Amino acid sequence: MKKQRNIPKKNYKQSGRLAQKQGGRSGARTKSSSANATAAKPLRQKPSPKPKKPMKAAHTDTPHTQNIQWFPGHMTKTKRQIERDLHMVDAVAEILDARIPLSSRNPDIAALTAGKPRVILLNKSDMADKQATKKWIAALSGEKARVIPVDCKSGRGVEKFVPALKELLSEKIDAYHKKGMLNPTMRVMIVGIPNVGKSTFINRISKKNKAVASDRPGVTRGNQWFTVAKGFEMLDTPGVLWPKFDDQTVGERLAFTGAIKDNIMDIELLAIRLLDLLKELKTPAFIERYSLTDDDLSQPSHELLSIIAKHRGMLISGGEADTERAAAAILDEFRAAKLGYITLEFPAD
Ligand SMILES: Nc1nc2c(ncn2[C@@H]2O[C@H](COP(=O)(O)OP(=O)(O)OP(=O)(O)O)[C@@H](O)[C@H]2O)c(=O)[nH]1
Ligand SMILES: [Mg+2]
Repeated sequence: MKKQRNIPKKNYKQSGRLAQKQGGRSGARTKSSSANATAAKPLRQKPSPKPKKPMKAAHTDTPHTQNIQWFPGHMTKTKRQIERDLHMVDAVAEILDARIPLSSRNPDIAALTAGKPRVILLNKSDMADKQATKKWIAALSGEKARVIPVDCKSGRGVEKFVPALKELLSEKIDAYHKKGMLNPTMRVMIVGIPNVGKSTFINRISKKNKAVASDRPGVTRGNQWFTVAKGFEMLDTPGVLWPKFDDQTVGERLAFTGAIKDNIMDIELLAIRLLDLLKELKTPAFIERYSLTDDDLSQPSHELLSIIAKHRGMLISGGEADTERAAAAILDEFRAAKLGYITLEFPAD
């Protein structure tokens, strides 16, 4: 797929000024940008979509949006495989990203697996806001669903999975016992978006590194069975997204957290949108890591990107800021929680 770019790179400054003119919230202008303000050409740019759900920080001062969609052919195939294999399983383990439990829930897969008892794993909880995770546990728990926060990287919380599953499937297991089958095998299908940690979870729970896990989305290809504990088998599946994100905020959040292949997006535009959020949240980790002053934080995000590049010594020939390198660094560091433990969405009260 081709890289999508709505605004040519050289227009970043221009569009930033335009955002202020059109009522963007960032008040401060740099000397150079206000001096050139009259040169700003109108951009044919759609206004940023408003988030539907309440969130801590709204996207604010730039119209630097891009249309993010990623639904390669192997995802259609996986969807069909999930549908085909569903009759074989007793339960579904749906893995969500604790930083974006809403946006990381694939509505197609949720609908497809709706009839099955489910355990929802809020993974990467080590990188999420703890209070927000508590709220999500309460919001997602239900009669046929158990919700467990986990950190598959360290293994924290993973031990709660099998007991939760046993409880969820107790009637079924009892029925087998009554029929004289003392050790029935329960089968569980693991589903989730790309890069959410499905394979890492299987490795953790089976205490073996059998499933290939990596920090790139789209690593697992094809369904694969694993025996993970006595009496439990699990089916690892490739990550699936859905054909169209109606709300671009969802696409952006998936991109921020690493569920979408970076090489199909404009990384600088994405980092600028992330900076819109980070500027509002003002986490100490973000401010300290990039040595940001109040004046820096009051700049439009495309300028803040240049400032961060310079603070980091990321320069290209002529001493100009290497904004592409800085954008990649910001995204990497956000994804590794080096800019704070940040949850991007909250359940409605
Ligand atoms: N910090 C943190 N990282 C995690 C956690 N779980 C998984 N990861 C990391 O997330 C990345 C993706 O993990 P995978 O297990 O390959 O994800 P997947 O869902 O199988 O991905 P696909 O097969 O591409 O759909 C890896 O770099 C893991 O180390 C977690 O709980 N915390
Ligand atoms: Mg995988």
